[in-house]
Amino acid sequence: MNLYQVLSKKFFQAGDRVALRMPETGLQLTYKQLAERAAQYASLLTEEGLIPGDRVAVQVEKGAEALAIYLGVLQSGGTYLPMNTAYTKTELKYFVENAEPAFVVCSSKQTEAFSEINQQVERTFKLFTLDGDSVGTICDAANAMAKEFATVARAENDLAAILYTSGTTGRPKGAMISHANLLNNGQVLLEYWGWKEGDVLLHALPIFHVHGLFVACSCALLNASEMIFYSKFDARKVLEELPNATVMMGVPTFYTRLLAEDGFTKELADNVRLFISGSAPLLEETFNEFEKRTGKLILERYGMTETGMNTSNPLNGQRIAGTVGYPLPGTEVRIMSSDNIPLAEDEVGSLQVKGPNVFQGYWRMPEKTAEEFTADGFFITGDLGKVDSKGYVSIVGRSKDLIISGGYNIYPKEVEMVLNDIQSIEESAVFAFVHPDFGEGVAAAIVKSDPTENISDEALVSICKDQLASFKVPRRIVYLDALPRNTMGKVQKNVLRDLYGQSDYQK
Ligand code: MLC
Ligand code: AMP
Repeated sequence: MNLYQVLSKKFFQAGDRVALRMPETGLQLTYKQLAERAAQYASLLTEEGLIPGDRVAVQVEKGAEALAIYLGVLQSGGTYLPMNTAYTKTELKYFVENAEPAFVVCSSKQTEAFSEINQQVERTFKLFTLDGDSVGTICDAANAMAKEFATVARAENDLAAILYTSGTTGRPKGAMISHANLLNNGQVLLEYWGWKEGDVLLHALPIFHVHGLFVACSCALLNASEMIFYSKFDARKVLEELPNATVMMGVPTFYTRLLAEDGFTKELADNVRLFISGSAPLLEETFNEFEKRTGKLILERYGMTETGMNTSNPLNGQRIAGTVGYPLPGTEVRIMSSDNIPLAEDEVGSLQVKGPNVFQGYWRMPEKTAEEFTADGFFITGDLGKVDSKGYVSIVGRSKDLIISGGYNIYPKEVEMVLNDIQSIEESAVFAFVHPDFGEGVAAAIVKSDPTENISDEALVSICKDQLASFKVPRRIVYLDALPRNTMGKVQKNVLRDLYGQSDYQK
């Protein structure tokens, strides 16, 4: 049971149908070509010594080769470990030490960083560069390989991928995702969202997270649909191709940015049968404004790295703004009290899920895994939710200390650890502020070690940028004499958010 077995059958049937079209480069690939390229990468990795289950860590720019490498890893029986291109050397080193990949594929600008990491880790890896002018890239090496490869058999619980997600302790955890998890969730979404022949997906999401890779690509690939593949989201460029698409997926920022374009008209959106939003809450005003502009109702769904997609508004029934719809077929959703007792309709509590979409646990962290499952096998998402009388689920908050900025997750603890290491900082607290473009932005409250010392925001930002992906770096900084605390001594982030996190806050 290898997910790629199912995919390759679809690719074979699709043959010369377009798989990927990249308007930015003019490049186009048919399904036959995509399957051949995947086979070349599978052959190469196998020839280089890949043993099924080996992790292949990949930090590359989005493109046809990146997608083919993902598919090649699946086909060869490897475990795919995608990494955000924004991650710094410090972050990458942690992932490599933790996951112990046998192979790393990176873009040429990261070759030096990974070479250095390779000298520091106990278990070294084979390093390949994806791009670059010099010979010796993984693309060159793959060119010499056979275009056919017999897909390696895997058991359903074997790992297709490990995706790192941070946590309240500040240390990222590798979510282990099986072939069966991906196949089940992909097939459920295909059915639920009514994918049909002729559908064309506008794909402008990154492919190193669940949304771009396991929701968007999985649906399109399982349906052998054309993808209009952008390297990143640019509202103006997207508008040029929107009339050629029938489905678009995005985080809420994509939709607010489209609405900010005067040129975004009803006519441009007419051909799109389905606009889907997820990864962060879609504001009701965005939903309403979108309907006013295009006549279309954005379909909001809810998921996470550990579970894939859990709930979705319906394709044909009523899509209700501010809700994330019904549990998907096969997935159970329940709302529990703090004593783990089921709550009644409309009562807010801990949202828990169970089903074939739920991951296999955290990589080499059995005790963390155990902490996040209930005795009867439900995964505790850390989201606070409720279910109404019609069965619609709403996400009303988070019990986990998490900031979601433009669809990217930031755990405050990870940023606080970097800030607290700075000598001139006594302590810090990181919290969300209302960001007009990203929904939430990262704010930091700082208590200086020496109150008379002058610290510049620029200096703090620069230190953070050395160690943290740039989207995690605080964009609003306030200096306080002391952090607000409750009687138990716990920092009151709600107080910080109320005082310094509002959209009208002036420094
Ligand atoms: C970019 N920047 C961000 C940011 N994206 N800062 C905060 N939050 C973000 N989301 C910063 C960069 O670090 C950089 O800072 C500056 O903005 C310009 O970078 P850019 O790459 O040019 O930005 P832009 O192209 O405008 O990107 C914004 C975006 C992108 C919204 C298009 O972030 C995006 O594609 N987000 C989607 C994320 C996603 O796929 N999430 C799904 C996770 S899966 P500086 O200082 O260096 O200039 C998941 C499960 C589920 O959540 O349910 O789907
Ligand atoms: P990640 O860990 O990156 O996969 O992010 C998952 C988290 O994103 C979830 O636990 C939710 O908090 C949030 N999320 C995803 N989709 C939605 C949505 N439609 N509405 C609100 N929050 C969402």
